[in-house]
Amino acid sequence: MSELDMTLPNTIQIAYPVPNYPVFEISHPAASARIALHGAHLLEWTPTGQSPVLYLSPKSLFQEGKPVRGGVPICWPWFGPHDSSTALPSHGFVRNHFWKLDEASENDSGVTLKLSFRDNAETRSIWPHAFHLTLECSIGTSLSLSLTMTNTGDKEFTITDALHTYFAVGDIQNVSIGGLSNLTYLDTTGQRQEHVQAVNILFEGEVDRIYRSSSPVAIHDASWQRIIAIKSEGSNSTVVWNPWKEKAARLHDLPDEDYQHFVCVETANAWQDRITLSPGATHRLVTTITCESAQA
Ligand code: TA6
Repeated sequence: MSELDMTLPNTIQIAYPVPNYPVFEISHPAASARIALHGAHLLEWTPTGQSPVLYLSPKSLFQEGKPVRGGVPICWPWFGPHDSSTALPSHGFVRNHFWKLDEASENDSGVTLKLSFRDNAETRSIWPHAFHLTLECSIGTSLSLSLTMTNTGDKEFTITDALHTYFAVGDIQNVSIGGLSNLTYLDTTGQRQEHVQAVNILFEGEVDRIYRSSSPVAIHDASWQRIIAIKSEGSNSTVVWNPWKEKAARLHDLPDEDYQHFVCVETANAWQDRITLSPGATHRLVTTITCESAQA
C-alpha cells in the first residue's frame, strides 16, 4: 500500500525527485509518463517507440508553491497575469499546490489517473470562491487531459484557463503550425494588437498569441519528421507561445538555448473567452494529443 492510501497498478510507481514531492512514474507497453502530485502536473509523455512529446526544462523547480517549467501546467482560475494584482501569481494558483490522487487504473490501452483539488482557506484568501477541480489524465499511444471545474459555492464566478502544453520540437525554426489560418488572434507581445492569421505559423522571433479558435491544430516538426495533432473540447481559445532568445534568457528555470526545442500550444479559454459558472454548474476543458511520423 503506498503512502497515498491506495494500491497502485503495477504500471505505476512513486518517485520523489526531491523529498515530499511525489511523482507518479508510468511504464506501460503503450507509453511511459510522469505526473507530479504538485499541480497535477503531467511532466512527460512518451508513446512507445517515439521521442518524448512534451518538453520539460532540466532546470525545472520541484518546489511546493513554484510551477514546473514544461509538461502541462494547469492555468486556473485565470490565464496569464491577474487582472488587477501583480502580487498574485501568473496563470492562477492551482499549479502551485499539491492535489490529491483519487484513482489510478490501467488496461491494455494505457493508464488513467484521476486527481482533484478544491478550495481551502489559502485559496479563498486570494480568490473568494468555492470550487472543485478534477483532472483525468489518460496515457497511452495518445494522451487525453480532461479538467472538470465545478462551482461548489453559492455565488457565480468567472474564470479563464489553459492546459498550457509544452511540446518538444527538434528546432523551432523548422516548425510550422497549421489549423489557425484565417482566424483572429491577439498578439500579446508589444502593443497587444489584433491580427488575422494568414497561413501556417512560422517562428522567426517571440510568438505569444491568443487565437479565437476551437479548431484542431497540427504542429509540423520538419527536424524530427513528425506531426503532433491537438484536439480540444470546452475551449474557444488556442494560445501559441515561444519566448525566443531574449525572453528565454530571462527565465531562470529554462536553459538559454532551449527556446529552440519547444513550442507551447495551449487549449484554453482566454482573452474575451471567459467561462462563468453559476452555483453547482460544471465546465470541462479537454485536450487530446496524438503524435505521428511524417517521414516522406
Ligand atoms: O501562454 C503564454 C504565456 O502567457 C506567456 O506570456 C509566458 O508568460 C508563458 O505563458 C509562461 O508563463 P509562466 O508564468 O509559466 O512563466
